[in-house]
Formats: sequence, C-alpha cells, structure tokens
Amino acid sequence: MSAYHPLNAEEAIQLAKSIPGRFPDHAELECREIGDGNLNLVFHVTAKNTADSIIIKQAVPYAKVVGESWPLSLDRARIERVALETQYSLCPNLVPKVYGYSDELAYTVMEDLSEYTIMRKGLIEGIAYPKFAEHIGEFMARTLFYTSDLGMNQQEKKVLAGRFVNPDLCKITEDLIFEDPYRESSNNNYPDHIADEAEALRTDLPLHFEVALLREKFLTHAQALLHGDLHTGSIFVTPESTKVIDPEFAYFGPMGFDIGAVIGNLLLNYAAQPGWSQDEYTQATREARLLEMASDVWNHFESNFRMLWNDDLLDEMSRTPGYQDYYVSQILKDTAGFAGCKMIRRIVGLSHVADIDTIADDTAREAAQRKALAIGKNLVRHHRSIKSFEDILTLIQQATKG
Ligand code: SR1
Ligand code: MG
Repeated sequence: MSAYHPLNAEEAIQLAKSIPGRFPDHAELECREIGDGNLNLVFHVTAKNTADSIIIKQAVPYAKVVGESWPLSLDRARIERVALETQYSLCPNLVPKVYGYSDELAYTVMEDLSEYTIMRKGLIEGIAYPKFAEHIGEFMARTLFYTSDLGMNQQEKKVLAGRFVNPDLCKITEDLIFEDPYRESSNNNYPDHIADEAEALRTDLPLHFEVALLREKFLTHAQALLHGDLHTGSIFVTPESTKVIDPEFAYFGPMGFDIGAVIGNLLLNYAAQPGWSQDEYTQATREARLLEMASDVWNHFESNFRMLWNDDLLDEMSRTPGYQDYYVSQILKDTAGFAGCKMIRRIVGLSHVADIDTIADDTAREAAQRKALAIGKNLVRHHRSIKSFEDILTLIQQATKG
C-alpha cells in the first residue's frame, strides 16, 4: 500500500527538522500552507527566532483548481524535482536549490524565496525588472541548448527524455491550450460580454490550421527539456535577481514553447496596461517597457544560444554553414506561434491571469481581453512568416490599431 497522504503542518515541521543543516538545533519552527496555485500544497516552514526557512511543495493526486474529479499523477513531483536539479546544474543562480525529496510522498524540499515577488504580481504593480530579460534569456538558452541534440550526447538525451515522460501534464496543455479554446468545452471560461470572440475562435478554420501545426510540434518535436509552464507566475523576481520555479510540466518538446510562454505572458500584461496605469504617460512608459522587455528576452536568448552553439556544439552535422541561422529562425517562428496560443487560452480557457481578470473597471477589462485576443490571434496566424523580432512587434501594432 502506498504511504502517500497529504502532509499536515506538524509533519511538514518534522520533515523540515530532518533536513541536515537547514535549521539550528532546537529551533522552534512554524508552518503555514501557502499554496495558491492550481495544483499543489506548499508549506512555508520558518524558525521563530532566526531568519531560517524552507519550502516544502507537495503534489496532491488531482488538479486542485478543479477538484478530485480531475485525477493527476503524483509522478509530476518527481518530474518537477529532477527538472529543478537539472536546471540548477545548468543555471545555479537562476533556480532554487533542492534540499530533499520523497517520490513516494510526492514532495520536494527547496530553498525559500520569500524575499522575491512573483513576477506577475510585480508587473501588475508596475515594477521594473531591468535584469529580467538578461536572466531569463540565459536560463532558456542554457537549459534548452544543453538538453538538446546540439549540446548533449544524443544517446544520453534519449535516456534523459525517458525520465521526463509526463503524459498527464502534457494532456493538460494539449487540451487547455491547443484544443479547448477552439471548440465548445466545459473547461472553457469566459464572460458573456466576449461570447462573440469565443464563437469567432470556434469557427476560424484558417486559425485552427495554424494551431494544429503548433499542436503537432508540441506533441512530436522532442527538441529539448522544457520547463513546460514558463509563465510569469512561475518566475520569482527582484529588480536584481530572477529564479525560475515550478517545472512540473517539464518534458522534451519544442524550444519555442518556453520562450513563447515568457513573451506571451509579457504581452498579456501589456494588453492589460490601460486597466492598470493611472495616467497616459505611465501607461505609455509601461507599454514601451514591456515591448522592449519582450524583445530583449528574445535577443538575450538568441545571443546566448548562438554563443553556446559556437563554443559547445557536439553535433557535427550542425556545423553545416547556414544551419544555425535556419535553426534559430525556426525557433523564432515557433516562439511567436506559441506566445499567441498562450494568450488566447488565458482569455477564453479554463485558467486565466490576474493581469487581466483583476482589472476592476468592466470596460477596461473587456478592452484588455479583446486586445489580448487580437494580438494572440495575429501572432498565431502569421507565425510561419516571421523573420525577425521586429516582425512580431509589427504584428502586435497591427492587432492593436483601431
Ligand atoms: C489544471 S492546471 C491549469 C494551468 O495551470 C498551470 O499553471 C498550467 O498553465 C495549466 O495549464
Ligand atoms: Mg505552476
């Protein structure tokens, strides 16, 4: 019989005490369950009289956001932990450290990042993160390059991919991002005032064609180990530092899916700005900053990725002149397409974003929803013809005119 059960606060404290070197001997510990995500329990264990603390994240055997009617494999806790360890080995400054785990109880003990802010919250508050693009560009370039056939022994990659077979979480993405928004589904969730937009999504066959191409890439293109859910709620930030968390959706997929997740979520915040900024000047400043950040994310990814390719390439055929340019240009097209899909799903699908849903004014919220859909659709429609990030900015401008 499995020993799995959801931990209670006292058990979390005992667990924390068993991690060597984390708390002073005889420290008095306190514990709060602080999980506010869609899927897991999160225990914050702190010492009463010192600044020592840790996080224990435990999976429950169903999707918390929906309830026990949506069972989910506990193996996602192992996948998340192995992904954290793999990413930490490649980017130690950008990923929390794992201190312990149990696959049977589906928990991971890790570094507490309480002094950081979830990036989505920071962006809603209008905070600038001048180092973010550089950090996330480096994170994506290193984690994607060194787990791809370019930077990793190809037989070892196949073995590693076997540790990241993640059917339940991939199914969530396949349904919620690449299918439900384009059909009638009980998973969908949108207010009546944008029912016309949802109806248009269901009948737009040229758009479905582009989504089908992107979906096929997600299903079949095992290019590199992805984070798999790299939205701004999976990133902790301060103005100086960045930490990427929550890789439970990790699997071997197309690189552009991660890059598109980051850029799509910056663009969701961009679409929300008229609902958050107090005056026109602030709005214009923040919008310009967000577009610049999106562009810098791509530029930092691209320059790091090309540098790794030039310095550390293992695959001989990939030295063929012109191949690097071709490869990078394909990632950019995928990035745009996946960014668009991610924007659309957050407006009409099951799981939304606070950037848009918590805009207080009804009219401003509706305008943000329509703007996000217009940008998302334009990126998906035209992703295959994109040749530079400038093209993406042009598509954004076209979508938001008039
Ligand atoms: C049922 S889980 C809904 C969403 O939350 C996660 O963060 C993923 O984005 C998933 O699609
Ligand atoms: Mg998550």
